[in-house]
Parts: sequence; structure tokens; C-alpha cells
Amino acid sequence: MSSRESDPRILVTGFEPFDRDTVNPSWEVARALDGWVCEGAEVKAVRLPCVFGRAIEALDGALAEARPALIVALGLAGARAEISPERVAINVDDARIPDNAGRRPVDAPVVAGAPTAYFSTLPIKAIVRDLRAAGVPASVSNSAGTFVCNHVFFALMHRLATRHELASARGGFVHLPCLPEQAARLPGVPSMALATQVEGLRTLLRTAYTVRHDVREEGGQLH
Ligand code: PCA
Repeated sequence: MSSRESDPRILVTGFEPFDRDTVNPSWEVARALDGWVCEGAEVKAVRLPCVFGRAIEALDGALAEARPALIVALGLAGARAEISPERVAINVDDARIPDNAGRRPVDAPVVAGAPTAYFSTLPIKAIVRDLRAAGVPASVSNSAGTFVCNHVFFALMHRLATRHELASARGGFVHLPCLPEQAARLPGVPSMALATQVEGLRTLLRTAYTVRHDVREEGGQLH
């Protein structure tokens, strides 16, 4: 079933492969969800370049076109074993590796003059609760890093906080584990099957779309 122009939409972004890899689960998951209707809202998937600056331009294009009520940006966190909704976006780029255009900013603001940080406006605790209940490993993450994922996350939250046409929209960032085919090339690295990641994202989107007030459950880390 396809939705009408005026129906609410969910924007799900994923990244192209980076760091000389050939696949990125974030885009594989996003594109598997393209066109899926979640609680009456149609999912639109958009692929972002893994390049500082250009990723934000692509995000802006997608926001203008989709006019979404909910935005969930996805990225790969190669060492993680769980689906991890990010709590906080910080206003700094500090690249340990070059992006796909060879850019490597160090200690530069994502948006000059913007606040130091923004919290996700997704119900991250309820998301973790519902993913675990559905049998999908999940934990809150308290750092999205300082590479292109945090860059896009921060730009997204700054737009949600400052643009009146996005005032009622909610959004955030979710890191995903490697796919098994990636882990097979990187012995010892944890992975999660694409089908599990896609099913997890369906659960996550349902929760994000319907839960307005997050639950109060512990989700911290000692370090
Ligand atoms: N992960 C990287 C950038 C693109 C991606 O999928 C990150 O965590 O910053």
C-alpha cells in the first residue's frame, strides 16, 4: 500500500560503504525498509555519502523532499554486537580515518556557533526495551563517536531544534553491527544477520513512531 502525498512519512537514512569496505549494513537495512508502511506512515530510504559536509547536504535534500514526521539515521559501528540507539550528538568533527573524499577534519565544529550537544528525541529506552522483548540484542549508546555518523546526527538534531517546518518532527541516530559477511573478513568482530537487523528496525520504528514519552529505565555505562 502506498501512502498519499499528505500522509505522514518516516525518513530512514543509511550510509554508503566506507573505510574501503564494500557494504554498509546501514544502507542495506534502510533500503529493505523503503516503502514499508509503519503505523500509517510510509518509510522513505535515502543513502548518504560518507563524506563530511556532503552527507549533510544529502540529508537536507531528503528532509526537504520527504517532509518527515520521524527521522531515523542509521550507521555502522563495526565493533558493536547490538543495535544501539544513540543518546547524544556532539558538535565536533575529529576523524581518525579519512572519509570517502579523503577529508579528515580535526576538532572542527559540525555547525559553528551551535550548541555543544543535543539529545536524541527518539524514545531510546523504550526502543531498547522493545528490541530486547522482540529477541534482538540492543543497548543505549552514550557516544556516536566523532566521525561522519555523529556529524549527520548533530546536523539532524540542530535542524530539528531550529527549523520551524521540522518543529513537530522527532529524530535520532542508531548504530548497527556488522553483517556476517563483513565479520567473516574480520575474525573476532561481532555481527548480526541482515534479516534480524531489518526486523529490529521495524520494531524500532513502531516504537519511535508511537511512544511519545520515553520510559524511565537504566541505560547508562560506567565508562
Ligand atoms: N559509520 C561511520 C560513518 C558511516 C557509517 O556507517 C560512523 O560511525 O561515523
